[in-house]
Amino acid sequence: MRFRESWDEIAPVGRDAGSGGYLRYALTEPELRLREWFRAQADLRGMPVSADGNGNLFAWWGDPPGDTRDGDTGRAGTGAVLTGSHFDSVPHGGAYDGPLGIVSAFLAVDELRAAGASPVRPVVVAAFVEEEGARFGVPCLGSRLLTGEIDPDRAAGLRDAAGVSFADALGARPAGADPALSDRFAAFVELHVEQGRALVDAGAPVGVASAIWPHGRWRFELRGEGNHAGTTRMADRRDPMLTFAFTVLAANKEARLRGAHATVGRVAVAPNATNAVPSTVTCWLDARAAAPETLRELVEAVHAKAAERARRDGTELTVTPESATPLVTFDGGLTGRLAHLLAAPVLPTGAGHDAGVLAARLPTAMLFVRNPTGVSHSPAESATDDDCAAGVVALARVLEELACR
Ligand code: HGY
Ligand code: MN
Ligand code: MN
Repeated sequence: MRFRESWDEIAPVGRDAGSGGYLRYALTEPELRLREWFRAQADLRGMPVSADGNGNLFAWWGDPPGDTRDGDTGRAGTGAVLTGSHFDSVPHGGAYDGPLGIVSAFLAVDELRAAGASPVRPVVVAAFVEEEGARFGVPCLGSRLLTGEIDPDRAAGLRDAAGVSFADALGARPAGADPALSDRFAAFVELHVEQGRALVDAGAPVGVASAIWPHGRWRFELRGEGNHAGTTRMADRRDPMLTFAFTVLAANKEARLRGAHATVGRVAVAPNATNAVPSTVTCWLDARAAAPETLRELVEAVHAKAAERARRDGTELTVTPESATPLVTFDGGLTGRLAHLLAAPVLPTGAGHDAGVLAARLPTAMLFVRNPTGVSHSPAESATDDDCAAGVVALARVLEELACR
């Protein structure tokens, strides 16, 4: 198996020399190079590539019965088995989050071909666009468009920090939902590096996902009065940084009280000057919990505490939900079948994935590959070659079970 060889082909793409992390934002130069790599890998294997008009790519192995190519969206085949993941990263993210699922999918096709297997229904490798939401702010943008979960006009108008719209980056208004999705594909199985330590604790190289915690993102905009740091008395200030600081502490406390997760990892300050009391502070709350009602209570509590503090500080608060993902319980039959096939442990995750979006429209499952430290969304994210190879073998067995019998 050529895992290390394949991996080394993409490892340098988009890696920041300073942090060692990756800057692979959707439809920017590094990710576009990875999409070219995707096309080259498909060409090497004689796998035609189709695009869905939303920025997602699909490489096809095996002609579907009664294959009828439908224009620019590629094959209209029935009952294909979809696998794959995403190329894009969070700022200074790890190497494995996303690309491991795509590299492993191509290598799994190689494994099946080497074993003489051939698909009775197509196997399709996908590269979904903007899974992290690191450029345009909405995670799983490509899979949400494909499934119809986000309106194409809203998606088209999303802008990055430089003001570039998703439609401009894509080069067209996104096509939106595929009405034939559940005919075109019979199942989706995404392989992903585990973003946690459950497989380390279980002593297993590969696991199967049971569920994804409900989670979402909320934008907190705090407005006060910009002023001089040296001449403005403390009693006269309306400082949004104070309200922000309290909001972060409240999020941390309310999450701990509920066994949930709350993160404020992104903040924008204006005018962001050392010697000026800020006029506005905008921050984003990432909140997640095992149960929907816990998540709702958590966000309500943080919002209430922030609003109370804003009143004390004389600042104004606006909270805007930017994305939400409900509790995803993966298809029980498929999950049980794969766990049995692979003799692998079954585990939930707090991380969102394209599989969590596709699960609303297709029988969907996830395979996790052991992450020795559990660290992710960091340059320190890692996985051993042996465990990645075990992931490829597991995915090949799953695709053989689902598409070659
Ligand atoms: O944020 C997440 O959970 C995923 O990595 N996009
Ligand atoms: Mn991620
Ligand atoms: Mn991911």
